[in-house]
Amino acid sequence: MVTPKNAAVSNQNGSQLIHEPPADGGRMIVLTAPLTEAIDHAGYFIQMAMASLPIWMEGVINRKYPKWREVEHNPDGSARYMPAGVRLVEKSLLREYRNDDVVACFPDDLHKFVGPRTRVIAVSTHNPLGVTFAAGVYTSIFGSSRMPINSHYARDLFAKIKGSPYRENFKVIVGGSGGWQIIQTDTYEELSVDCVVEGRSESEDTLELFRKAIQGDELPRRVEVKHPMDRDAILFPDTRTTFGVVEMTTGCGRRCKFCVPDLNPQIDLPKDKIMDAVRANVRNGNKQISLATEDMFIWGQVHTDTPFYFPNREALVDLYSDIVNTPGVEQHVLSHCTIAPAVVDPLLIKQLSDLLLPKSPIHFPLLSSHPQKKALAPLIGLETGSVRMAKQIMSSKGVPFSIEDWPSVVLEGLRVLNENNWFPAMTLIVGNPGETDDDVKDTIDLVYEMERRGLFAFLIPSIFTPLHDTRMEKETGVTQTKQLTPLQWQLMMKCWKMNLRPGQYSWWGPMAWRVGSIGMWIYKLRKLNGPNFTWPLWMFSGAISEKNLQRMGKIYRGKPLKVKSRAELIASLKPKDWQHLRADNGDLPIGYTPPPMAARAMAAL
Ligand code: B12
Ligand code: SF4
Repeated sequence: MVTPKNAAVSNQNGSQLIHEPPADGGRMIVLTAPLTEAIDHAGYFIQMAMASLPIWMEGVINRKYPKWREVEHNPDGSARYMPAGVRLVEKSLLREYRNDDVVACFPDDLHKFVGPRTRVIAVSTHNPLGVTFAAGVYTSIFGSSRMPINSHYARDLFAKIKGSPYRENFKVIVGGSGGWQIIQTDTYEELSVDCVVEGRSESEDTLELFRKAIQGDELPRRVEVKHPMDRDAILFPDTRTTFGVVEMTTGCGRRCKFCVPDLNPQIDLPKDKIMDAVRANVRNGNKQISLATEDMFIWGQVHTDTPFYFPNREALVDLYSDIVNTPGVEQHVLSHCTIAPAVVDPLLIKQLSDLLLPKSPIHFPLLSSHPQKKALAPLIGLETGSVRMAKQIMSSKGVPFSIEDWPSVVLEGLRVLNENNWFPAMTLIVGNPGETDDDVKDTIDLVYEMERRGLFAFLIPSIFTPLHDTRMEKETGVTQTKQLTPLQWQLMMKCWKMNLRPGQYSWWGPMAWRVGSIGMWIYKLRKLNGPNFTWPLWMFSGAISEKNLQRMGKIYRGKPLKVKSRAELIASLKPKDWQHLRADNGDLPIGYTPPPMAARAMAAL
């Protein structure tokens, strides 16, 4: 056991600083998370940008958010806010340990709490190595697949832990949605991690692991712990969380084959507990709330007599109304949802917009019709425009509608959303196993159809499976992007071209993109991304028109799609589903009779 008088800890640059050990010997259990995952000023965008931009572009973030490193502390030096995952680990441990045994702190404050008494450092992380979808692909486009900003700061945290003079005394346990990245890359030694936990902290197995660590027992490298099956077994934070994240649901139910969160049980969490956590955040100085979910629309409709894909309008409106009307909540941000509910119940979208827009911190001046140009931007999975592919990987993504109608569901849903000032971020998966050029063309068709119809979503293409990215990362440099076909590159660059539409309305915007992107191509990207990238980049730059590029045979411009209207989609539903339709949305199938009001009122409870 090591108990040096003067403890050396490394600072952010890796150099050694000398500190006295904490007067109380340190806390027995110290919880932390990478700085870049804990900060909550500047909104969601800063964290998403830091997940995707390589470390050499950190200056861009520093210029835009000069104070991003300035975090708030409690009087004892612990963190004023931490990601929800850390808060739940804390809450889970406090069922067994005393308050002064456990602390949650920022990485730069570890030396204040890690001492001879410390037995466990528990790290919660979302994305420590940046090998997840979207993040990996963009860093490689910009020139390095290895080190997104977030990953740099995560590694910095692990280096601090590794360099602790008390390292022999404590075990390092990592958990959170990004823990698997350490398992897949086998970076236990490099990062000085003893054990990665997959699953929730509430589990009895997690507590048992901490007991073992405290006794100094050897820990297994990887532990899978059970997810609570009962909504009352899920804990809620009673302190402040990063971005005011409070869980709303677990699981999803649509069963997409590539989805990890869907493996969790479908649970919607009790409203009173959600509201307690909202109030706890406000009490601790948070002005923003965001309900974490895979699909907000299932809340209030889990394990009821109505299938979960017919949203419970009254319950949702009631929940969101109470949240945004909680004194002290100044901002509210949506997390994830699916698109079919917008086709099923457009009036729900309207009612939610009326409630949520005034508290949204997101402004899209060129897109929004709201008087203050506010907008809502949840994350929605589009994934593919190919029905063939969709059938294979996500056959229930569009229920109650048939997956055969997936492109129509996307376009109709987006129309409803845009009309209500929802401009979602939509993810696409490029390179699904078995994806052919025809599948990519189908997705390109859908993207062009959006453009033709004047619909807007931020389209975020990413390469299938982080595992795949990881294997490629071990090869030289940016091999992964070189493997994309011309059509896959075109899809990616078309998405980004469309995303930049709102920024192109100034006289200088298009010119800046042309010059900038061609300059980057000549300087760096030509070599990095290979020949398949060349024409898609010219298309992106706008220096040669898409018409001309098509004439030259360099790009595929997408053919018009035959799209079903909402009425046609509703008419395609199975008659047994009609009872769940809301008459006030119109477009009812011939022969529909509304259910009795009493039944509706019951369903709302
Ligand atoms: C809110 C959210 C965000 C927010 C805020 C994140 C934050 N720092 O607080 C924002 C928008 C910034 C964000 C960004 C990103 N996100 Co995000 N996000 C979420 C979301 C919706 C909720 C996360 C959450 O707080 N859940 C509630 C808490 C309680 O759950 P939890 O953290 O998992 O913690 C539980 C367990 O994991 C465990 N646990 C957690 N930590 C520890 C530690 C120990 C030691 C132990 C034992 C257990 C343990 O116990 C907890 C329960 O008791 C999830 C989806 C979801 N439903 O989880 C996606 C999700 C985590 N994000 C995801 C992704 C991909 C990203 C981005 C990479 C997207 C991008 N390209 O920009 C970035 C990365 C950001 C970064 N810093 O690098 C993926 C993760 C995929 C992965 N890692 O494999 C998810 C799962 C969404 C999805 N369905 O794909 N995200
Ligand atoms: S809709 Fe989204 S959250 Fe639900 S299973 Fe599919 S990918 Fe997962």
